[in-house]
Amino acid sequence: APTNPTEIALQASTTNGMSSAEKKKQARAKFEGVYQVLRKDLLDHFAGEGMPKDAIEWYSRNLDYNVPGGKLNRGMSVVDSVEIIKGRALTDEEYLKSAILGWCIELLQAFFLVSDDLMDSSVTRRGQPCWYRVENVGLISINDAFMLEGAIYHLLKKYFRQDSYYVELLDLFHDVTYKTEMGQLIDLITAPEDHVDLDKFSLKKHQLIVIYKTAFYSFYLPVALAMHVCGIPPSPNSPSDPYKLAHEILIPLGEYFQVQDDFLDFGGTPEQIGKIGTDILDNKCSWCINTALAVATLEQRRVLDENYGRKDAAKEAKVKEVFEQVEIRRRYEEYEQTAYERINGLIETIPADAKDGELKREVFTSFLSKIYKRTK
Ligand code: DMA
Ligand code: MG
Ligand code: MG
Ligand code: MG
Repeated sequence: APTNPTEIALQASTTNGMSSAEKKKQARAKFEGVYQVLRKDLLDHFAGEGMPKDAIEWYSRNLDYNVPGGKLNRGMSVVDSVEIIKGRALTDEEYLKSAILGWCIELLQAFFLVSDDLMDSSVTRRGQPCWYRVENVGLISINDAFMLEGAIYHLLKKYFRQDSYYVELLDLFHDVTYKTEMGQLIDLITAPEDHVDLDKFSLKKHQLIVIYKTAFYSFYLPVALAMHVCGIPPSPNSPSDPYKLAHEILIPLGEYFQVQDDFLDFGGTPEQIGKIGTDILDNKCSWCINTALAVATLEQRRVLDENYGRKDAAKEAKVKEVFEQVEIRRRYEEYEQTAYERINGLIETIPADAKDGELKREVFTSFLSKIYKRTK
């Protein structure tokens, strides 16, 4: 039996006769095995820097609390995309590299979420208290977030330094991180805590916010990473650059995903989504408020003006009442159907006869099917 963690993580597994739910569970368990390898890499390196025992414990708690507990959609889609592009099962080496990049996205996500929850004054995340609300953490979570980001570059260097596409990986992570931060900035300054002005909101503004804060890192990044692992060369000056084609589909897909997130903030239950919605209290320029503003009567508009963005549960409830009156739930179902059909149309711009090693439609359809009608 293997004793080294990398071998244990990659132990051969048979999938014959398994239901698709069992296969999914096994794929997740295999992916989680790679987290154990990377966690050990990071902690060994940290200890090797001479960090004391209490710091090692702190860092390990930061990693375990914030990195592995999510849906892992972003991370696992790197592996899935590489398999689809190659058109075959991956070798252990190919699997490991794809999964490491997947975990680098999950680290990036953890970095963003720890900071996002602090800035949004959120209460829970993934069914547990937000990290900054854990006893003795508080503002140390800012540095903890930075360390989650730093971990990405340590791992990229350790595992990809020798690869021809190392610079592309660095560029991608840096560019996408910067764009996400731009998105977070406009998300935050469009939602001032002490001044509500619903006239400043629009669906156009919302679109810009969500593309920058969510679509690049959640959708373009995993597929672009998979394309680099598969050796698909960028051709930035060509109109048929595969990275550009991917971008044209994945940005609308990410926009749709964040509209779902905005809807679930109001329409989902904390049990489903693992977090308590804060968008109304936080004065966010969300899809729900923009949709309500477009159809509200004068009286409903007055209720929204007086109650939106106030840190007060009774006022939040009044806003939710208006959202129900204007049938946000039905409007969301209609939006979802339209978005789904539009994205399917975009996917059809990818050649149906793409060969192994090329960008295929299935990369996008598989991603879309993972989020269509999601409730968490
Ligand atoms: C998500 O925005 C964007 C980033 C970069 C984390 P959000 O505040 O709506 O996310 P959540 O609803 O998960 O707090
Ligand atoms: Mg948030
Ligand atoms: Mg936010
Ligand atoms: Mg949200």
